[in-house]
Amino acid sequence: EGVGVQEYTALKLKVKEWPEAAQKLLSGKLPSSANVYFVPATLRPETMYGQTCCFVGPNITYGIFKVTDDEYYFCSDRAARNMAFQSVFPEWGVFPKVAELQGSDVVGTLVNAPLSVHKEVRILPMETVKATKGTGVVTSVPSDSPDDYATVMDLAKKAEYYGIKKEWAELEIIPIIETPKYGNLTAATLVKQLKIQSPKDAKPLAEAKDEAYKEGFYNGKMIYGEFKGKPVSEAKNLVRKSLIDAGDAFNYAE
Ligand code: A2H
Repeated sequence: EGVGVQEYTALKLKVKEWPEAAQKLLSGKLPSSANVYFVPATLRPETMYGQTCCFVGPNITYGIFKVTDDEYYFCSDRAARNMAFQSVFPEWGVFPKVAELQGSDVVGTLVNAPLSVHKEVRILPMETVKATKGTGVVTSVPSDSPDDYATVMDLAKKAEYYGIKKEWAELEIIPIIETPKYGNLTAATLVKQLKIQSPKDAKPLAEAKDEAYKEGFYNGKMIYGEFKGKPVSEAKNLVRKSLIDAGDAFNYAE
């Protein structure tokens, strides 16, 4: 990876209901009062209004880590270790693992998505999630992320193959940011313009991702939420702060 530090916002998506596979694997491992949170790492906190689902890598191994008596985080071991040296856990360098699961075990989990127009979203599989980046959990904002857009389209098209309900991948995509070049659904526009057919079209997706990020950051304007009317470059830190102040997110760096 490149030089320097990547500053992410780690969002807390509280579990409302586990699928059967996860329930069995977790039985007896968590106190009944425990709140478990999926913790996606994002570079675009200002887009969190548009979350429609949250991705895990189906073949990635994850842990559930105890933060306090009633708060537990779902993320990769690697991320938990990093967090343990960023004062996320009460004891420096310690990240107690209470359970281990595969991404595929948690597909279908119902979680609360802070700030999103969709209060409850599903955990869905994304084959291109990297185990070695962020927390291994990626919240999906198909209005502004070409990767997320290509993935939700593919999931809806092949729901049966992925073992999910089609409607889990078809939550409405709400415009959050407007840019002069790509309108108010930047990701969809770029995916169409670059004729991207699948989440595996790595090269054009990388190009779309760069372009969406630059145009959004430098020329984008918020058209939804508390900071409607403000430039994205300003709203980014305001939304981040508001999520952290509400206890719905924390800083995570690597
Ligand atoms: B971003 P960088 Cl709206 N594997 O959040 C694959 N992708 C990952 C990941 C992993 N392990 N961990 C994080 N990411 C994604 C929002 C977003 C993101 C939007 C637009 C672009 C965008 C909603 N998804 O990222 O390689 C996360 O998706 C494009 C830069 O560390 C995270 O921010 O630069 C971003 O990639 C981190 O990418």
